[in-house]
Amino acid sequence: MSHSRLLGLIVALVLATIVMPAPVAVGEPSQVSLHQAGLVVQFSGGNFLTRCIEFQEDEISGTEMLSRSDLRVILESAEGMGATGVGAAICKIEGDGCDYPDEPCFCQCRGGGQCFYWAYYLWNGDGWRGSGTGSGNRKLGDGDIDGWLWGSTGPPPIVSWDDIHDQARTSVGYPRVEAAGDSLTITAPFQGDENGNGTASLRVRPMAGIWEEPTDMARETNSYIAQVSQLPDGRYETEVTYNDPDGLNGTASWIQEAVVGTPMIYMLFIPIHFAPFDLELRGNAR
Ligand SMILES: [Ca+2]
Repeated sequence: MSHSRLLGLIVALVLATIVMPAPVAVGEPSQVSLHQAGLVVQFSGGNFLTRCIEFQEDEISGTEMLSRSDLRVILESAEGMGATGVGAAICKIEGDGCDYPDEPCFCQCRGGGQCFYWAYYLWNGDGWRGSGTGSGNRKLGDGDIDGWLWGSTGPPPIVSWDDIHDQARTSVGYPRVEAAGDSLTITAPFQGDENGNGTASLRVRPMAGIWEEPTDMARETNSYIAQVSQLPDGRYETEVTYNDPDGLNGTASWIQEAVVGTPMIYMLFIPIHFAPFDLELRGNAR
């Protein structure tokens, strides 16, 4: 064998060694198995949504499950409450609740009268029951479902586990409206719909006015998005409507309020209030 052929053979053997796949241990799982638990959240006004939360641990707490969802949650830690064994208190989920720490976590439960807070429910297989323990002490395993409800008219709606973790269905989200200049940007999160046949539409109207014709929202990975521009200053309502032939988990239509520019009430108020001050400043400058 010539030197060059020998060298070629060695190179080929080295390459074969490099690209040879590593031996796989028999019985070793190809990936870490995930557990799934369900979440049902009902907001003021009765709209609700569900989430399917995946986790690698055998169990997670109710607080952890809420924190791992795509919902915006404000909670007060056990340290802040001076309590032990209770875990965290849920102050706010999306638009409902209290802006702790700027206000108390249970800001709508003071001074008697009606008390509004995020009530915590557990699904026992047949129905909801109020939780006797804090969400920090709750242990959720595969297939368990938790419920959160704002206000006093419980329990949360009943949604089957089969529906919650059915990846063909769309689990609606809590739409968010952001105003900038003369535009409103509406983002409508969703979960599921892996077969991609879901849609969402948007319509807008001036407060208490007439709805514009609905328009389709653009689909992104985990949300639908739309922007409405050239809106005169004022207050508006937006309505997102989810649709999926396989079914929806949660409420189809979500109406929210938004302000473009300076709302009328401030436009009337500010000039009256500040005009004398403004004139006095100019007078001093002369
Ligand atoms: Ca679908």
